[in-house]
Amino acid sequence: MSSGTLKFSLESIAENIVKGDRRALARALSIVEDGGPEALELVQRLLPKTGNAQLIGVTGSPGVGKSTLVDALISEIRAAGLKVGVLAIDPSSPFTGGAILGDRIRMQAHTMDKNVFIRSMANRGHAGGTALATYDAARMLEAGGYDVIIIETVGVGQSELAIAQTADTTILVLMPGSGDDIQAIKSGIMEIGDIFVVNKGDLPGANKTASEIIASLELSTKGSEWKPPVHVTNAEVNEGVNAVWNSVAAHKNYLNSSGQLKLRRKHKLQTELSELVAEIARNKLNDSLEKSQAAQKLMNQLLESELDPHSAAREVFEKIFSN
Ligand SMILES: Nc1nc2c(ncn2[C@@H]2O[C@H](COP(=O)(O)OP(=O)(O)O)[C@@H](O)[C@H]2O)c(=O)[nH]1
Ligand SMILES: [Mg+2]
Repeated sequence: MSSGTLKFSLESIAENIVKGDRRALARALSIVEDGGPEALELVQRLLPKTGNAQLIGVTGSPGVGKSTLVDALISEIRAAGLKVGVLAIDPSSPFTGGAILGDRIRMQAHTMDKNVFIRSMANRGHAGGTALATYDAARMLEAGGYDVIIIETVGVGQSELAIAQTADTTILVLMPGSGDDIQAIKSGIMEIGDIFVVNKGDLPGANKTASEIIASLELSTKGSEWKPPVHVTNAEVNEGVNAVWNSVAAHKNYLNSSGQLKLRRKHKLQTELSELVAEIARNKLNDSLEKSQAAQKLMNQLLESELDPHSAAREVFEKIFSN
C-alpha cells in the first residue's frame, strides 16, 4: 500500500469513527494497539473530538466477577440512555485465551445493541505497554461518541494500576474471603479505589468482607472529601448493581464540583507524557548503546573494571541526551 492510499484510508477511518461506524472504530483500535506513526496520525486527527467521556476503571483479582459486573453495569448505563464502550484488558491472555472468550460470551446479550461496543485488548506491539495503548484506545471510543468508557483490568500489580489510573473513577472489585486483597487495602496499595464492590454477595462472608473494607478505609480516607462507598453485589443476577451505578454518578458529580476532575486529568496527562518520553528515551538509548563507538568504549572500560557503572551511566546520559 502506498503512503498516499494509507493517508486517505486513515483520514476516512477517522471520519467514519466520528460518524459512528463500528468497523472503522474496530480498525482504529487495532492500529492504536500496534502503536507507531499510523496510531499517532489517528490520535492527531481525532483529538478535537476527545475529552468528553466518563472513564471508569474496573479492576480486581481474576475471578472476582469484574466482567459479570461490567455486563450488568452496561444495562444500567443503557437504561440511562448513554452510549458505552468497554476495553477489556487481559495481559494473561494475549490472544484468544479462555477469559477473553468467556467475556465475549457473557457480553453477547449486548452485541445487538449499536450503542454498546466491547473490545478485548491484547498487549501487542506497543513498546510502552498496555497503559499507553489504553489511553489512545479510549480516545478512539470518545471520538466515536461513547459517553461512558469502561476499562476492565485484571489484578492489582503495577502495570494494572497504571491502566486503572487512565480512568476518572476506579471501581475495585473483591469477593468474600479475598484476604490478600483486604491486606492490600490495609497497606494502602489499593488506595486507587473510588468505589469498592464486594461481588458474589450470595456467597457466605460478603458482609464481613465489606465491613473489613469499610474499617480500613476509615483510616486511610480520614479528612478526604470523598468517602469511597462499599457495595455488596450479586452481579450474576444484577443485584446491587444499580447502587454501584448511582455511586459512579455521585463520584462524577464530586469530581466536577470539587475541581478534582481537572486535577486528575492533568495528573493523568503528566503520567502519559512521562511514559511517552521514557519510551522515546529508551529507544534512543538502546539504539545508541549498540551503535555508538563511545558507548562501546565505555562498555569495555566496564568489562575491565576501569570504570564503575554509575559513572558510566552518567557519561552515557550526557553523551546521548545533551545534544
Ligand atoms: N456466585 C456468584 N458467582 C458470580 C457472581 N458474579 C460472577 N460470578 C461468577 O464468577 C466467575 C468469574 O466471573 P468473571 O466475571 O469472569 O470474573 P473476572 O475474572 O473478574 O472478570 C464466573 O463463573 C461468574 O459466573 C456473583 O455475583 N455470584
Ligand atoms: Mg474478566
